[in-house]
Amino acid sequence: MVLAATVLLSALATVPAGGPQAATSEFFAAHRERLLARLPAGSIAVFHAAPARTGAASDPYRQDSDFWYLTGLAEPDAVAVLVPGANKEGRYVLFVQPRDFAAEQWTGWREGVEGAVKDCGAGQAFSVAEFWTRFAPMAAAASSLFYEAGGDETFSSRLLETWNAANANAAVPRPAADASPALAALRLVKDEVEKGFLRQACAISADAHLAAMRETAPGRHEYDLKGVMVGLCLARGAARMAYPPIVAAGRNSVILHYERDDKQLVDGEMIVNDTGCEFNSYAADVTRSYPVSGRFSPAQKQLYEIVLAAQKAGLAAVKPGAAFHEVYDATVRVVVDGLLALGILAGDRAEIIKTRAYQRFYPHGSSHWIGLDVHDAGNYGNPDGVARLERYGLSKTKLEPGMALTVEPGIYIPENSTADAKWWNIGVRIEDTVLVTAEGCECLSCGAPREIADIEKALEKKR
Ligand SMILES: [Mn+2]
Repeated sequence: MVLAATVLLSALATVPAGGPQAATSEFFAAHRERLLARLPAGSIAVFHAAPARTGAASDPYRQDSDFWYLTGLAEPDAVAVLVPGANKEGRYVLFVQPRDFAAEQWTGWREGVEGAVKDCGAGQAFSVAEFWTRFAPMAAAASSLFYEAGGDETFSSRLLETWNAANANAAVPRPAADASPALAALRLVKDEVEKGFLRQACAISADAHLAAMRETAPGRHEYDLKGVMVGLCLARGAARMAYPPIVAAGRNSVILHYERDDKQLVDGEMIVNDTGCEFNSYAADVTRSYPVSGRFSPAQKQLYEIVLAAQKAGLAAVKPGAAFHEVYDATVRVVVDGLLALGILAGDRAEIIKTRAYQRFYPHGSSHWIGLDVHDAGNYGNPDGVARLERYGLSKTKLEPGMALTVEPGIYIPENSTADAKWWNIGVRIEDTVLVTAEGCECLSCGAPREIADIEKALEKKR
């Protein structure tokens, strides 16, 4: 696999040269300053790292995305404290695991107290063992608390207990609130460095899709495609995949989150391949769909052309000022018109759209925010009570330059559905990761073949 990836490296060169390679201390400092500027005077903000993985977890440690966004520290058992009113030393205080080779030998090198100041930009740093004694007076001096526990319930209860203990003597209410909405708002609009990381993640993922197409042939397996993609992504500097790859052939192609990978590829089947990697913690989300045989059958081509036209309509709808749901609406109109023309849907167009009868074949949304998380933090602007399925389709959030989202319509015709049998077991999803720009949208992953002629050309390479 390493050899294959090396050979591909020389053949593929879509990663923009000179893009950012690593996150710097300034990158995280800029995020902290943005948050500090939003925090009310007199407040204190506390962030806990994601807990260490225990047991037989196979994936390496990944920091909580909000904690990472603010600190760049990839270690568990750490607490970051931001105090907008404090002097330079007190504005950003880190509590970390101290250097201890006997422990580090088992779980990895630590920044330690010295590294927290020198490399991570903290004004002061202490051992995490000192957190509670040092936090109590800081809490007593603050008038409001914003916090995130990084998934550590024990920490959040003790934090609130400590905070509330100081209330007994307070003359005015001392509110405590979840800091994640503030972080979500910051993370929604990407800065230039983040855009560079997203571009890299998408360029690597696009090349991985091309590599998978070249690997496709009857007799191979879903895992062969997955393997070549994961190998290429890691060889190109991705730390991990952004989500478990979905490589689904034949009847599996209609399963949205198919998790296995052991089916053999059979002539005549469609493949839905939804795979993307993470570069410097920023995610790519990319899907391509193509025939095992190397040539689209007439039925596969007809469905593919609808989804491609729907995706193009969705991409065209991505522009500043447009509401998030307008992207989805644009894809829905094209899908409904296409399915009506093929006789897969029947009835009144307006009624089908109103009742969402098309969801039998296009059951998911067209878009979600993407960034540090593949389904990224970010407000969808929904009123309370909107069901999860409708969260994206009804989202009123207005697009702004710097926001990143996916555009991913799909059509899936399961066997025994109401459609004619010639459509059965064909799944098609086309997904790209895009940035909203001042003019409209920049497709970051469209380097992966998407037009039928380009896909068939890529598939031909193996034969
Ligand atoms: Mn997606």
